[in-house]
Amino acid sequence: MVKEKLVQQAYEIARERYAALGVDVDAALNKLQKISLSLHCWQADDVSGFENPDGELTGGIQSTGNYPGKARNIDELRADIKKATSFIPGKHRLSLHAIYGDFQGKFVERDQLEPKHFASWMQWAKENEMKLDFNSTSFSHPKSEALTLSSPKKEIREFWIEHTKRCRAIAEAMGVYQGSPCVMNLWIHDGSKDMTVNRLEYRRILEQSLDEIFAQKYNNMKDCIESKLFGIGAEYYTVGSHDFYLGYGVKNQKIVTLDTGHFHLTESIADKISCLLLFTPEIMLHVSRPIRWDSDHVTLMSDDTLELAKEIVRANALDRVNIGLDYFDGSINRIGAYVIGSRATQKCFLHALLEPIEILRKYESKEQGFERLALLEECKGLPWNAVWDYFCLKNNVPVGEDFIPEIQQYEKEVTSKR
Ligand code: RNT
Ligand code: ZN
Repeated sequence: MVKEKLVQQAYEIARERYAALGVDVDAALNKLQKISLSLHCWQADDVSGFENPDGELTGGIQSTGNYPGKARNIDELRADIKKATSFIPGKHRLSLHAIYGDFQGKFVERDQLEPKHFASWMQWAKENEMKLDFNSTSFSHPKSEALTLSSPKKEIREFWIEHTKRCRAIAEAMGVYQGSPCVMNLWIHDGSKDMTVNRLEYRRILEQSLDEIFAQKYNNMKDCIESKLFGIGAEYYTVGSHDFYLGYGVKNQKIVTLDTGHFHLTESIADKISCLLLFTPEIMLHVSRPIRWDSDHVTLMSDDTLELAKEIVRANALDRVNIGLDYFDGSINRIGAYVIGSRATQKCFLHALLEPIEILRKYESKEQGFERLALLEECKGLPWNAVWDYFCLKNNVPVGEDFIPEIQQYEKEVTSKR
């Protein structure tokens, strides 16, 4: 109770402080409330899925760490996600990968997937007031060779084309069921470890495969295409590079997914937002944290993520940007990882929503560079955190670090016993 009062008081002071800079804090909170993150289901089990949970994770991605308590089946995964969302303010979406179907103990080949394998997910999501997003899975499979959709081998290519077509049909079924378009992401690892003398050929094949996959039009799902700089084992060449998907996305009006771990480490992802907004219908984000490479560390309130949020808010583009998370850390409590990364992302957007943009733009229009820089710097220290605490309080989720003991409790009672 003492804490509640303090949070309330701090909020009142923060509100006045921001008002002096022309920022309407309540309006900012209303906008934040409407931001739904698309939580990635794969943080709960290190991208194992239910097709072959003991299988090897391939495709140049790696989850490192052996922290106890990983979800071993659909019930545990659902329980963990429900637990995680109870610590994250607001209403959110859940992003499923095709290997997370409810297969009822049977093996279902990826080119045989149907909406019925996701019926229980749709129901569960509805019961828990979540909307679903979807991803095709072309990694961790015997047919997942160095090349999939870009493979010159007809049999391999057609298998993955069929898989991806079926995933789109599943996404459409989800969209219809939930009355909100299901965002379907397509990422393939296709590439080559060493020199290739056929860059163009594989890219041309990928273009053709995508054309075939996207030929069927749907109204309740949205297609996203995710590029990558390189993956482990495909260091030399990636077929689906950023340039490739940028070109494809602009030409075919598809949504380009920006995974914040998929670029050169000094490249600004924030800078890409305004470019995509001008030439593609929407944007999909995979917010992650690369450490030296695409390591998929837990998202934090880093300068990069802050800049990304600011660019979106400054462009007034919240309704055109789908915010998904994508990291998988198996070295710490996995539910804790969800909560840290989700809340950090929300904090970045709050920070962006509290920016005194009118004053900053006025300075800029008058070429007052010193004043603009000074205010931007001062903004870092404004009491945004009091506003964040209040947001958590209003949403009935733990304020500040109070989620730590609760996650410890769940670990003691549930995950440590697995
Ligand atoms: C891999 C991509 C991709 C995956 C998920 C599991 O580098 O980021 O989005 O992380 O599909
Ligand atoms: Zn990603």
